[in-house]
Amino acid sequence: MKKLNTTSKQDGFRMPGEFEKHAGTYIIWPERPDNWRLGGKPAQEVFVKVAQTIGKYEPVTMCVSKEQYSNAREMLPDYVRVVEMSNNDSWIRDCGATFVVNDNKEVRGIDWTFNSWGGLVDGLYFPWDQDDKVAMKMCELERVDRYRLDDFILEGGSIHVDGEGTVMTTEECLLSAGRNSSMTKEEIEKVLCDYLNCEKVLWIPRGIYNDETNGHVDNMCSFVKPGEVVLAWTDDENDPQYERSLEAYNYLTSVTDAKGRKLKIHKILTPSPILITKEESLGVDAVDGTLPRQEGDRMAASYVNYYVGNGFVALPVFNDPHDKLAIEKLEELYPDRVIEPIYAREILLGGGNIHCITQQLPAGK
Ligand code: KQY
Repeated sequence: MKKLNTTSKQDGFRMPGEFEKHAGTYIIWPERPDNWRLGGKPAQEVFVKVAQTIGKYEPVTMCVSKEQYSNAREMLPDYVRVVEMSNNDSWIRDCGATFVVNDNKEVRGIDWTFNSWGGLVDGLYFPWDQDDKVAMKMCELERVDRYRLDDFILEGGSIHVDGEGTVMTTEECLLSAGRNSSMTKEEIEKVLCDYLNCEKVLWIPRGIYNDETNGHVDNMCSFVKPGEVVLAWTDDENDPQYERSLEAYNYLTSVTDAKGRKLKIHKILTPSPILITKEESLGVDAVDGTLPRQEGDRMAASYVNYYVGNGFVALPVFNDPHDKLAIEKLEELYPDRVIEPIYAREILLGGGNIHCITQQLPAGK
């Protein structure tokens, strides 16, 4: 498949909103023992649950290393397509292709450079060479051409679009030292707009407290539809999350989107602080150069890390009293979709949640 030298905007392709129709979902199977406790076994059970749930609504492709292929094939239902794909870890939202579509429903991929959330400055593991090839391989599997950006580092979880010209991100992440530090904010905006085919970038200052991605927007704020967002929120002024959510709220109330609309903001309370237990900490291999998982560390838990697909919303829940409120809020916001709560502590322990482990393929021809 071709590597293109033009931009999506020049060619009339745009990134659709996640809430638009999908042709399917991609996931990568978890296994690395310095990120997933007990060699990834508990996480694998949850990834199976996520694939089973999404697979009821749209085709799911699970990408698996050669070492884990037979195990994954055995654990997953027949209706999940399992393909062998080398990887460094299982965050396909971040290392995978961002797909764009045109008015003829043709699909192309954007293959950003991936550097493990900050490269040698503050990245989360080394090497990341196999992850950086995932986007190209997805494009090959889908037989779509791709835009490869050798000089621009971006993870899919650091952007959300409304499909109508607005992209939302965080300053904490996109202006971080380990990504595109030689570029100005305006230069970064231009790349986002050229490749996602947007006219306006919304810059939320920071993401969720203790998020090891440098504050990905997908854990903090998401488009429900054009003109409407959900925002992770806490009423506890003593929680370090409070200041972050408040500054995001103040920012979002002060801006308009690409179409000139004021945003309607729906607050979703975060779960009470969720801490790593001793048992969980001991289950992770301590390897130099990867983030330690210490007993008592607070994880970056948020309900905003949900995934929207054809007729459903896959929502991470944590056995927390706030779960019920989040479910009710999403039922209200997505009346035509089934809310599918999935107990997702094991994904959280790996550093992300359901949105981070999924990547949507938009509906094409
Ligand atoms: O997008 C994400 N939240 C992924 C986090 C990766 C964590 C790797 N340990």
